[in-house]
Amino acid sequence: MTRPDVLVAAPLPPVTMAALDDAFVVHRLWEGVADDVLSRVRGMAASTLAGPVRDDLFARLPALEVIANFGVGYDNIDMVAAVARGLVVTNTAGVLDEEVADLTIGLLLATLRRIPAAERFLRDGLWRDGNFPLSPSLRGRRVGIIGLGGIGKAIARRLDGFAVDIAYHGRTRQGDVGYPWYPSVEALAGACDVLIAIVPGGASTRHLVDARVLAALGPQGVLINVSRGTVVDEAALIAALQAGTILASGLDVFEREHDVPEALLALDNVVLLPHIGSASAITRQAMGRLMVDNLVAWFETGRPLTPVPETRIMPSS
Ligand code: NAP
Ligand code: 8YV
Repeated sequence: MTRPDVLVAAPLPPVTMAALDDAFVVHRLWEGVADDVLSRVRGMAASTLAGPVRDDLFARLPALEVIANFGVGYDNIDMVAAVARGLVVTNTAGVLDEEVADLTIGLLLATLRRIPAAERFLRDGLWRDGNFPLSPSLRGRRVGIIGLGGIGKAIARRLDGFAVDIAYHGRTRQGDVGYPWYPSVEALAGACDVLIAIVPGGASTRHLVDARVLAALGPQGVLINVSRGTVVDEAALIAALQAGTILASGLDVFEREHDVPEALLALDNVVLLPHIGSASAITRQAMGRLMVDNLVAWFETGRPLTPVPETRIMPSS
């Protein structure tokens, strides 16, 4: 059987690139690909590490059948255009939940206990002159999770071990979940003093956390965002942090990656990470394996392993 032509949008881990090369005729978009080659492409490996995948690219790929995303979030793909063209889209659901949840807890504790600032204090030789100032604490806090999905639940499982109260918001109350549900983000913020955002990006969640939510969170409030930068109104967040409307924030994602605003960098009540939620070697390998397996399953059986809900295709069992 001739190997299908697959377009790769951005460099992926070497082991993933090798697996793609084994199974397919691979074309690397960043090296430049001629239009007559693009016209043969049947599969694509997309990634939030590359630019958005929009209709103008689909128009140059008339034989495209399937887009396998390297990541669970797929707001990098124009799903309206993909569905209109009948494309199958897959993501890497399930293989990164624990890793992202680990990082979220690390970011929460780093923000509350001011771990990066404490380390800078020691390295700068300031400990000789006195102790690091006392920090805020996780003790006695109530944590609100915006988006109690695969990753949100993995975060909640960890927080159970920290003996804090947990509540959540999603569009629907989950019957099998014991934590209190709030019908709006603002109501959740009013009932909590830590908010963790872990919803998908895109139009439906744009600026879900805005100035009103931050005001409801209050002056002892802490916002952790590990979802997408678009979920938080970054200008409103900066204003709230500057004014002390909220206490502190830990961010793994930003409205314009990789362009972090100077105003955020200037603040000392923030911990800022370069979108590393899933970025361990082992988890990125697992994501790459699932992405390649989705492409292989599509071409061999017509049943991908983890199609996204909009694709309306039964996953392979
Ligand atoms: P998931 O299992 O699909 O869960 C998403 C949750 O968000 C669901 O509980 C859903 O509940 C809720 N939700 C969806 N749309 C909503 C809306 N408009 N308003 C309120 N709640 C909404 O997804 P996941 O695997 O946990 O991943 C979540 C997101 O995390 C990804 O899409 C990605 O953007 C981000 N992520 C970031 C990193 C990182 O490196 N920082 C890594 C992985 C993932 P309802 O359907 O009831 O609303
Ligand atoms: C990665 C992510 O940064 O899975 C996601 O949605 O945001 C992260 O795991 C990204 O997918 C790499 O392309």
